[in-house]
Amino acid sequence: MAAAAAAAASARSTSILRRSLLYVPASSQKMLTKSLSLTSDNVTYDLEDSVTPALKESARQQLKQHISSLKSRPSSVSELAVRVNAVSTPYALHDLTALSSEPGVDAVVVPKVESAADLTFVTDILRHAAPERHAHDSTNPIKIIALIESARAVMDLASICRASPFLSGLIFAAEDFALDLSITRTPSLTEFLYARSAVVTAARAAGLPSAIDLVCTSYRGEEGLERLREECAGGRSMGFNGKQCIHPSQVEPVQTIFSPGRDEVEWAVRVVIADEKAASSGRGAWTLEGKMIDAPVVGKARAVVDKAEKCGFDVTALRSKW
Ligand code: 1VU
Repeated sequence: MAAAAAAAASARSTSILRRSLLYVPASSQKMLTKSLSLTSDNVTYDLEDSVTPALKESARQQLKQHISSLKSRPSSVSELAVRVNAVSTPYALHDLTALSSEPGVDAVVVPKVESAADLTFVTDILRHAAPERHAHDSTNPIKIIALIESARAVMDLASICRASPFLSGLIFAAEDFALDLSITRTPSLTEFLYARSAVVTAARAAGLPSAIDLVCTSYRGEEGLERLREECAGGRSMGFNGKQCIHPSQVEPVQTIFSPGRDEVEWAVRVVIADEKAASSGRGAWTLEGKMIDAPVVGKARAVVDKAEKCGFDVTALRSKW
């Protein structure tokens, strides 16, 4: 039983930083090569919507060759993923069997997940195509990240989250969701409020490390950057911990906004230090700069410190300031 929990625990590990998830069309050799020089927490090679049906086979072969030629993951990338085609298509089985046998693949992004059965299918293929990585005692399974893009999926979130021990995150995809509901995307994104909140809440309730927000389709110029920043701030305030990107220029602003800011980290370090002193004098609630601090606030401060360390902040140096 403890061994069975190992693979699940490693898939649901909280240590994965996925502030940006950059899609790279697998049909473009130029972009595949370019991806190796980019700094994005997650790089997702796409076999789905950015690849036309006529190029599905050749893109899969090209991607397999690209990944197998890598000696190691680029140091600026924490996770290499492949977005396969939807389980309902004739391509999914071939995508999954061809790519999951590549040791360089850390995760598969599964689009248009409609129900728990879709993830059961993917889980069974992963176990079949890469048995060692999905044995009960494996600590390095290929993780699954599920794209939620329909009304049915939103209604079935709880069972989708329980469907696979390898599930490691959810992504909300606005364009297909808008199509499904016959709604039009607006800059305010209010039409997606319910679905986005449902995705974040379901991911947290299931203990998944990531909930990743919609794509900002504007990527050129100051206007595109402004829209991107607004969307990131909105997504972060809803609880998302990352955002899908379609262009290299989006990655740096996305990673910055989904990292704790310096003021926030300084506040968190002060709270953690003050809490250590308060605890030694037996106080559970106390005041810092005119505000009450108690267990949930300390918990939040510890989470900020933890994330800041993962994002490269020198927390030890900050601690020594106080
Ligand atoms: O400087 P270079 O000429 O060497 O490179 C160009 C370009 O090749 C490269 N680049 C990329 N490299 C890797 N991954 C990318 N996603 C990517 N995008 C561009 O960067 C240099 C500058 O590019 P550019 O400004 O000239 O842009 P392009 O006109 O070449 O390309 C723009 C698009 C939007 C077509 C391109 O960025 C792209 O194909 N993005 C990914 C689209 C995609 O994957 N869509 C599906 C996922 S989104 C979704 O499904 C919603 C859930």
